[in-house]
Amino acid sequence: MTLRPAEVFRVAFQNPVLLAAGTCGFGRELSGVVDLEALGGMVTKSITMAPRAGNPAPRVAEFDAGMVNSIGLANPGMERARDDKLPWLADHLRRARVLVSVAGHTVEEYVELVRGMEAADGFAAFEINLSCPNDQRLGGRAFSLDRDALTAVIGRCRAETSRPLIAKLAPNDPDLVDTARAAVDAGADGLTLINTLPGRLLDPGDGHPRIGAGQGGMSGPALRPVGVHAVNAVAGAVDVPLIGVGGILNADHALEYLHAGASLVQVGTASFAAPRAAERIARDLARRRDLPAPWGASGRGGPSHASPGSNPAAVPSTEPV
Ligand code: RRO
Repeated sequence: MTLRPAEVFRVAFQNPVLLAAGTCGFGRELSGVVDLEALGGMVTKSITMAPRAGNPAPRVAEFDAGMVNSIGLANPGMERARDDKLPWLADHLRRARVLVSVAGHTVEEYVELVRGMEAADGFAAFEINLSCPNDQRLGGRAFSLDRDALTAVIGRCRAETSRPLIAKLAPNDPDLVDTARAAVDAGADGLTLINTLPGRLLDPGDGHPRIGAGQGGMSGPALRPVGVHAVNAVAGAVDVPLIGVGGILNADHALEYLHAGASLVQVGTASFAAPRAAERIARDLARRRDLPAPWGASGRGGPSHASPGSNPAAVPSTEPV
């Protein structure tokens, strides 16, 4: 079975399943294990201006309904990501779309990141990570929880790129629908809902945190109802495509997000236990009938044969997933 490609924020995707930021490095790390070309796409690890070693170990801990991470934005920095990592993606991916995730500590850093990456090949869109729970922004809380900072980042980045800007928002936002509207008004072409939820795991014996940094971001099955709820709430309030992420283990879970109003989904934590989970979900979705728009035959927007963002190859409608 095949899916016909669909255009989402002006980019043609062969199927709705992407690997989430932070779960697939810069793609090369998974080559030989995961067939990235079978996916709708992938999102890179969030890039910061300077290289970052990340937070103290242990950086991840499991619990019965998921896991908590505090990686602390470990990444090679903008220049190495652009010069050493992106060329591999440009050379190796034709059908899967790449979103580059960027994370600044100041408005100006986001602008520099987008400006610095813009001329590079090998990616179709930016995911603006405004919601990392593990890295104290200079002077305050996560960008997506600060309306002025959020709109400044998106508005300033908008002026630096012709690529789509996808804003990744936080789940612990009492005004998520208003935040989503503000992001779109500032120029976001789409929204990723949601990042991990702040959480803490303690050793029941000595009470010590099980994460080196003390607290982290919770992901996995427990996050799915939160994510589906966020997508459902925001879908009625904005007129841009949504990417649903949080707790997707199988095609049924992906369908929950699609029915709630997401156009694409991202698979994250599931890949740690089963690296090919996203491939399996894409394959299983292609066998389902009556997928919601834009993947269903009669869906809103319908299938598109538009050429993708900066990835040169058009998506052939006969491509197996
Ligand atoms: O690197 C991390 O610790 C991290 C990031 Br940037 C993020 O956006 N979400 C998360 O759970 N961890």
